Amino acid sequence: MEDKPTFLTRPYLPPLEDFLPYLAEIWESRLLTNGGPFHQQFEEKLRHYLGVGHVSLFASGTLALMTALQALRITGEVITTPYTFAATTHALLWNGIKPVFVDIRRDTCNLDEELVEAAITPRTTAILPVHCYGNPCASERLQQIADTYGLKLIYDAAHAFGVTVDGSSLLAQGDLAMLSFHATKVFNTFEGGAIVCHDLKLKQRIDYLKNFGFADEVTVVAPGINGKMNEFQAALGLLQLEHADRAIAARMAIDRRYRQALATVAGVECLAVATRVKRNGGYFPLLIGAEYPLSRDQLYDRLRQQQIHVRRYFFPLISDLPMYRGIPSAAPANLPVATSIARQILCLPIYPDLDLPTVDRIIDIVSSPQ
Ligand code: T4K
Repeated sequence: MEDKPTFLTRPYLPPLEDFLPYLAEIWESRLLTNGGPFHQQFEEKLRHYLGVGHVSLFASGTLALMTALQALRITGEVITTPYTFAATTHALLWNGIKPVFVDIRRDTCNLDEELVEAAITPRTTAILPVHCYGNPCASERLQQIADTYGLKLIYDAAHAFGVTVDGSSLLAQGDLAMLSFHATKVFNTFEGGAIVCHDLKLKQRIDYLKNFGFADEVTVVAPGINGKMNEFQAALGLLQLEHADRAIAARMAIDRRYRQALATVAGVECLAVATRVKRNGGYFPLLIGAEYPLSRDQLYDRLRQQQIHVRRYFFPLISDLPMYRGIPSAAPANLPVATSIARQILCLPIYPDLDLPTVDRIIDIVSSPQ
C-alpha cells in the first residue's frame, strides 16, 4: 500500500515567488477590496480570455448564483436538475424559489431537455440547467423552450471554465452563466466565482446587487448582498490566467490516458465525448455497470484502501436530501436516469500535477478488479 494519499483533485497554484509582487502591491496600496485595481484588471482580462460579453466577479460561485437569481428577479418555480452539487438548488431555496426537478440524460448527465416542457406550470419563471462536468447542455433546444414560454435561462456553469463549442464560449449561452473558482475547480482563486452576461444593463444591476445595492455613496437601488471578490483573490486570478491553458492541457493529457486505457475494461463506461467541444478536463467520471465484478461502492472502497481518494459526484442526488425530498418532483420514480447514474458514478483523480505513474496505478486497480 502507498503511504501518500492521492486526492480527487489538488488545486493548481503558480510559483509562490510569482505571487509575491502582487501581495507587495496590495500591502503597499492598502486597497483590499470593493472593486480595487486587481479586481478591475482581472475582470477585464477574464472577459477577454473567455471571449464573452461581460463578467462580474464574486467571492464564490454560490454567491454569484444567488445574486444571478435576484438580478433576473426570479420567483415561483424553477426547473432544474437533481444531479448537481447542493449549491445549485440551495441558491433557489435561499431566494424563496421552489425547485422543480426534471430527470437527466444518460449520455451527458445534464437536464433532459425533452422533459422540460412537461414540467412547466404557470408559476415557472426560469430553467436552471448545469453543464455537468463541463459537458454542454442541449442549449439550442433549451433556449427555444425558454423563448416559447417566456422563461429565463440561467446556467450553472461551475464546471465549465474555458469550455468552447465550435470555438465559442459555452458561457455565452442563456441569459447568464455562473462560474466557480473554488480550490477544486479547473481555475481557482482559492474561493471565487463570476457571472457572465451579455447585456451591460444586466451587468450593472448584478454589480449593484453584489455591493449591497449601492449605486453611489448615497443611493441604494436594491437590497443587495456582499458578494464582492477581494484584491487577494483577484490578484491570484490574474496570475492564474497566465497558467490556465497549460493547466487544462495537463488535465486533458490525463483524461486521454484514462479514456484510452479504460475503453476496453468490461463494465466501466467513460462518458461520451461530444464533438465540436473543447473540454477542460475538470472531472473524470466513470460509470460502473452491472457487468463489472465489483459494485461501485466496492470499487470506491478498494481504491480508498489503496489511498486513492475517488469521489461519488453526484451521490446522493440533491432531490434525496431532507430539504428537497418532500417536493413531488423529487420522487425517485420521476428521476429514473439520475437515480441510476448516482448509483453508478465514480470520479477518478484528475489535476495538473497528478503524475502519470499514479494515473497508471489507478488504471491498473480499476482494470483488475478480481
Ligand atoms: N454548482 C456546482 C455544479 C458546483 O459543483 C459547485 C461547487 C457550485 C455550484 C458552488 O460553487 P462554489 O460556491 O463552491 O464556488 C467541492 C467544492 O467545495 C465545491 O466548490 C464543488 N462544487 C464541489 C463539486 O466539490 P467537497 O465538499 O466535495 O470538496 P472537498 O473539500 O471534499 O474537496 C475535494 C477534494 O479536493 C479533496 O479530495 C481534497 C481536495 N482539496 C480540496 C480543497 C478544498 C484540496 O486538495 N485542497 C483544497 O483546498 O465540495
